[in-house]
Amino acid sequence: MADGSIWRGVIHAYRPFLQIAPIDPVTLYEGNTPLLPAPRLAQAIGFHGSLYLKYEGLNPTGSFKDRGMTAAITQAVAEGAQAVICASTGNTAASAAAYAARAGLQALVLIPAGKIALGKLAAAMAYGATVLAVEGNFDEALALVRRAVEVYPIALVNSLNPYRLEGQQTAAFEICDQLRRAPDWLCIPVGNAGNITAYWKGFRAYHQAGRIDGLPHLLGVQAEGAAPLVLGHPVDHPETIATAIRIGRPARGPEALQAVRESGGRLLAVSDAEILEAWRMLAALEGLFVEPASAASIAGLRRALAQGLIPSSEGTIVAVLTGHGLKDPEIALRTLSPPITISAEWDAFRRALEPILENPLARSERLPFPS
Ligand code: AN7
Repeated sequence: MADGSIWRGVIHAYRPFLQIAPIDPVTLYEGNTPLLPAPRLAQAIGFHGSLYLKYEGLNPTGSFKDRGMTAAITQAVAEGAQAVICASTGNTAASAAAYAARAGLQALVLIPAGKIALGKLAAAMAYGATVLAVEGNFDEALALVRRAVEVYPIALVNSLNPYRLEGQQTAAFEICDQLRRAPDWLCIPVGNAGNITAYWKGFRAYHQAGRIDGLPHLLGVQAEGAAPLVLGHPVDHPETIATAIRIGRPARGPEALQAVRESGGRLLAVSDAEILEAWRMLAALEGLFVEPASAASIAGLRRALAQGLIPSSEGTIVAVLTGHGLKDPEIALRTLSPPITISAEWDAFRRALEPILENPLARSERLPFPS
């Protein structure tokens, strides 16, 4: 940190704001993620104020979940738990597995079979969790988990667990500390709706403590095929390329709706095509490789600007990039053109190279975004 003190995770940094057992935290020194200005992206989507990206993919297991998991696992240890359980579209599973490993607890994770990104599955397995692949979606897996914790002595670490939200609030604290104010709008992807609920709790707590003068408007973004909060009813068969937010019955739905309403914000749904375009723009214009769900916040912002829901002429906007691109390498391989293969000979190399160097159009074609 700038003042020379050492960063030791979000509980250490924000303990007075967090309702959590006063024991040594189980931590991987999560948090303290960059808030990056994104002027090229702002220009491309027609925003003339200040756009910042909160790059949560740089947390220890590659997603924002680590903020909540340090709190949930710390509390589980304080309460004497031996095992933890969650249902997950992938990131919660990886995070729970890592923090459980660090605490010496057993981790059980239920995932929708065949519907989680490769990097998340690989990580949960590597951290030593027991992974059960459920032949169903996230919502069905969560229903099984909720039933299990009523019968067996296992601690639930989904965002139904209030300590998860305690920890996840710290992202809102950091944004305010980094900006030295609250943003005008916060754009955030919504799946099970824990994160948007936690951000709102965090902004309100900081406001009450006199750390910020105003509160942001929240823009919650869902995928069109998995947009229960936008539609106003559960979705039985959620579908989206952004598997992290492929959720039809968000457990924190009512709180999320209330947060958006209280903030004077909006909920929007975006198509998979819009998500993929935003995903490419983040990488190609700003050097930020994120997983598709994270790009939903930018796709939603772009739409909100185009529809005049958010003023495009001025203001400070923060978009949350929730997970790292390496979580889902398959999406890049499936949607982008593969590398050109050449033989290891000078002539073959030259034949491939010259048209690329001579034809600037060929280069700009790699950026099919309106400027
Ligand atoms: C990258 O891991 O639900 O609205 O089980 O992984 O708090 O659910 C993940 C959610 C956004 C949505 N971006 O957050 C899980 C899980 C990424 C995510 C969300 C998730 P919530």
